[in-house]
Amino acid sequence: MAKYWNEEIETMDYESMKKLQSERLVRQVRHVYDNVPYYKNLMDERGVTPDDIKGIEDLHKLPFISKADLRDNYPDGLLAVPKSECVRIHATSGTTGKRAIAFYTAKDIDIWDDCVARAITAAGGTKEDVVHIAYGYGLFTGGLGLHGGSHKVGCLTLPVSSGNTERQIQFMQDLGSTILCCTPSYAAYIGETVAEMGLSPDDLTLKAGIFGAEPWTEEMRRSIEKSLGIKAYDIYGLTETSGPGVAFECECQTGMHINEDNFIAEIIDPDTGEVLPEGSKGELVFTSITKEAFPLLRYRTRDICILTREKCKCGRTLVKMTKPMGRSDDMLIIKGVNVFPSQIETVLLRDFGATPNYQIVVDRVGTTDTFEIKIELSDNMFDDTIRSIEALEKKLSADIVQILGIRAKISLVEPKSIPRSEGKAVRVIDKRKLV
Ligand code: DLL
Repeated sequence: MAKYWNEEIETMDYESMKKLQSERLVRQVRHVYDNVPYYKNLMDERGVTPDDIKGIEDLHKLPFISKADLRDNYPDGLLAVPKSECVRIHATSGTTGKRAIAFYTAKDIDIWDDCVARAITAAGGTKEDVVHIAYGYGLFTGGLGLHGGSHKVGCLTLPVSSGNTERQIQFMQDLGSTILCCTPSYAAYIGETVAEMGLSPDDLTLKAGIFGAEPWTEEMRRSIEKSLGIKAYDIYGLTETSGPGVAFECECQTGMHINEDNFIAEIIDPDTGEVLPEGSKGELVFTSITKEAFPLLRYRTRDICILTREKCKCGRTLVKMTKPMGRSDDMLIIKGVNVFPSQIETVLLRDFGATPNYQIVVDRVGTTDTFEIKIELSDNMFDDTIRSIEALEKKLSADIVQILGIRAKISLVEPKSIPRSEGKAVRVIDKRKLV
């Protein structure tokens, strides 16, 4: 059984990797400067030209790019090739407003598939495997991302998508699924459902799972492994840099190897932007050096983690990132959907005419996230009829679904019942203990 999908790259010595990254970076900076006016302006403003970038040692000279730049350039302002060269788009989850849209050429898809193929191979996948994909298909990158990698390895690919859990389990049994790909919370739910159906892991043929797209703990890993009788591997990525497969776990389960031939990783201080030395905890920044359609230079992911080059027992030399330990912005991932408190404020402002005192409470019951928004009524509203309060609750509930794509429990509470804080208002209470 092949241990690596691309042994040459995955076990390359660091000096050769730096050389490869440098060549690709120089080419990429030129591509971006020549084809994306927004980048050209940013670089001109900083007084940097493509000639100043001779290798990865010059990376720090380039400006950062953030989600705000993507939003300002919605939908295709950062596109670096003619649209006719693109074959697909994906978009970030969560907002129905200005989502960040990622474009792909056929070559971009091929490289993305290759990154995911490395992840599947690292999880023990070969062409003999039956890969059961229960990530959502659609604009979200999970379904089609794992799908492409599975095809590339030559596995029998089951594009089941998420939902209808009992039918999923039936399929797993009928078709002999060996590798399950979905979010960790859905994997845990499948595990519970297996038990509820009176089945045991021995009734399934699963051997591995490839889970990501949201934070999950070591305890959750052990519990999923037990409930499904598998080894569970983490996978990381974001829409802006292609999707899943930017980094993947090997059998050592001690962090995720970053596909450095395609993405240069840096860790910065989120407050100052200063690049931090290896081993420091900070915000992860990626530069995509092989993307044609939607290349991002120094993209701030907002994910907080640590990078390490310690030798990995699996033989891979690719730098490893720890599981994300939090975010440097206030984004929450609830039921797999990216949620910003500011989106909730937008709804409240619209429906109330002013922002009332409110609190977002997120918890996890069993394996399912719960999501409640408590909103304080003002004295005069509190005197309104029950019917008008119910109507308001209904309207808020519908508006939240419309803007976030997920349902929240709306609780309209008595005036002055949400505790006041002496400093910043505590708007979010996340009880899930994900890190
Ligand atoms: O979640 C891509 C993906 C799909 C990754 C399937 C893995 C598997 P977005 O919806 O753009 O893309 O969300 C990206 O999700 O910045 C992290 O905060 C979080 N995230 C992704 N993978 C992990 C992980 C996909 N393994 C955002 N652990 C990222 C913790 C993760 N957080």
